[in-house]
Amino acid sequence: KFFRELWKTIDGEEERRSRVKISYGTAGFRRKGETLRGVAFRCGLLAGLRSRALDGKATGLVVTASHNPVEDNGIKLVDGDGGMLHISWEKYAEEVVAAQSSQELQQVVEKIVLRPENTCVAASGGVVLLARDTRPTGEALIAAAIAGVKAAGCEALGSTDTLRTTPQLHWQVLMKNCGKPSEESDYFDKLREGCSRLLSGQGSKPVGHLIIDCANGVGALKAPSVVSAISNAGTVVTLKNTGGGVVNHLCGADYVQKEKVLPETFVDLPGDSLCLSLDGDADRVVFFLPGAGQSGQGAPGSVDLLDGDKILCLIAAHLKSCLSKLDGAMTGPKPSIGVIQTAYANGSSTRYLEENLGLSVVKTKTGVKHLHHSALAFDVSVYFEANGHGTVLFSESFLERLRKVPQGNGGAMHLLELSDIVNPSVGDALSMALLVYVILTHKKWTHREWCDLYRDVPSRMLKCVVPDRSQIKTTNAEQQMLQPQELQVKVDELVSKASLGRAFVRPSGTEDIVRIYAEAETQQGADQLAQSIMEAVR
Ligand code: 16G
Ligand code: ZN
Repeated sequence: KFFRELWKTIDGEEERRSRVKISYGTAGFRRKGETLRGVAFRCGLLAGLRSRALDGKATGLVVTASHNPVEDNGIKLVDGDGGMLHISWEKYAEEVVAAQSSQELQQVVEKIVLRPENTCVAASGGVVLLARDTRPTGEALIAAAIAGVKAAGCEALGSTDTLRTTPQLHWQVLMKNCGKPSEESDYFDKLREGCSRLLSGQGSKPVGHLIIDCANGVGALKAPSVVSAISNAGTVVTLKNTGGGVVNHLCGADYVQKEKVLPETFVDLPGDSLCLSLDGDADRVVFFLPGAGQSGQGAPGSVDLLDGDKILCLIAAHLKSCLSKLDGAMTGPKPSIGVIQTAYANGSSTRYLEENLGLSVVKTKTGVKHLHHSALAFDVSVYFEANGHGTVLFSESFLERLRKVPQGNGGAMHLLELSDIVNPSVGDALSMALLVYVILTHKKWTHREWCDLYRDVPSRMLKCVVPDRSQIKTTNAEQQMLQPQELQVKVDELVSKASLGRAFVRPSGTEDIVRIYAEAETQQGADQLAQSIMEAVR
């Protein structure tokens, strides 16, 4: 009966029909915010069921469309381990969302509850943490999601006013389920105090000015509580795009990474500035230096980009040197270090990791859930997508071994301290901003030295609309197509003709398009290669 009553109010005819076609995608449901209330209600319901299936462990739900435009919104579901919803539950999410009547919805729910692996769903209890970003449609969607959580007989922690970055909510779910302090203030304290400990007694500071583009998103509200650790170390921190403009419009990590230009309002910057951009929900970060741009042509507003690849290389270099200090001090097998990238990682970054650092790189499919999953296989690992989403993971057994290393070994102590400022559940822009600053400080590197670690191979990304992108099936971390075979043959032929050529075609997991990525020795070569592949795809 409860379902039926909600059903009448939650969405209209057109919206209801369109729910059949919406897929969970790479990172949750996403589309125009005004059409998502029915989806939000059902996601709340599913998050509750998931919590009950996990014997009452908390799960989470974030209302955000991340780096996408302000009119979009989306629902990301957080699993009991603080990570993204388990892949096996994505199809349940789609079935619940697609249900066309309250009766059908009940049938779908019953089907989930009765599956043998979900036997404890019927148990009472269950709790869901909810939060949203700053988008105008967020309040109504949270209200619908809370109704869904309650319909599942679970407790909803959070209200229409609960604003969090996506990684904050992931972290809160994880901490709550570990029985550790999990309030927002605990998150701030942990990051800020951890960073201050790592910076104390270091003397020099890597940059005079750190300028943060908050993308007019939720990060603007949260950044001040953690970056004080950096300003206390002597760097002047300035927050820009703090909400006066439109979220992600001419600003934010996605804009800067794709357009390679300064975000709006970045004018008259002090000469020694290191800049960074968050995205709308602060799970991505890219750094940049105002300047000539890699082309050296110095177009006004161009930047030298320090993207996810360069952040990854900096962190991997630091972790490797920390681990080498442990040699002999730690009993048992040599700790394994994992470095995880996707096909979009610039070829120069992969060469730097493999050839300069001697690390082996694992490539996975696009999407954080895939990178995170691969990273879990190592004692210590770092993963990043070029677009700025990534984090560092320390396995519990490795942390335990570090704690047993004799006190005098600075390497072990330092690694333990680093583990305090990383978000172990998901990529976290604020945590990574602190980590980069700490590493530059410890390495005594300037931002220029970091930028000059390697030079990106020129690349080009294009999108192409096709009648049915599901016709394209990929393998080998999306670097090759299994189908259509003849298209892969053509791509191989085009790549072989381009000097330092590398290219791949994959269907987007977030938009109804196909993406084409190409690298070559020159920008013109990369552009040409991408263009010829696009013609072949069409
Ligand atoms: C989502 C993913 C991001 C990925 C992007 C790819 C998460 C939290 N976000 O934004 O990691 O890079 O999708 O989009 O997983 P695409 O499939 O359209 O290229
Ligand atoms: Zn995001």
